[in-house]
Amino acid sequence: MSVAVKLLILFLILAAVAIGIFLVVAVSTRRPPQDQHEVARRGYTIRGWWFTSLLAFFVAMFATSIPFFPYLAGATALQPALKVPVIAMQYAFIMPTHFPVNKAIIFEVTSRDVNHGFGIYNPQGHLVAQVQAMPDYTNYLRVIFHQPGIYTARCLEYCGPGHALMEKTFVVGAK
Ligand SMILES: [Cu+2]
Repeated sequence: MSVAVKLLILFLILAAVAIGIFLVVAVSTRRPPQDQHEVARRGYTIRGWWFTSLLAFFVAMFATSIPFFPYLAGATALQPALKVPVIAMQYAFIMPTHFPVNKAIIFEVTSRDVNHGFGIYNPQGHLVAQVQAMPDYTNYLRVIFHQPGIYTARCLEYCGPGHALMEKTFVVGAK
């Protein structure tokens, strides 16, 4: 079947649908006009049901999803944190190399020279937290390490020819 024939068939189908709609509208206007108050009353009834069902739906969704909200994580934010200064520079991080497990740590990250990134990779090599290291400015990065092991901090901002070598490993857990 050629494209022209397909287009013709499509046009005829759409035309038939349009004519059908016109016919339905034309026939419906032949009925005696309905009382406006009756129409409005029905509309308000439908709207009332719609509102009630939406309300019930959202209340149910809220009730079932609220246990997944990170409120507990927020509560642990109130526990005292270990403050750890991190100084980034071309091409190293000056920072401690040992950290406790399951304790809140706030990395106070700054830079001695240019902009760097401070990205923390877990023992599986997944990025778990990151922040910019900026000169004359301190960024605070709050982390809790739940998993002991050897972590790696890597620069995530191109900072010069030695950027790719800029990393530091540190241990989380027992010494
Ligand atoms: Cu870098």
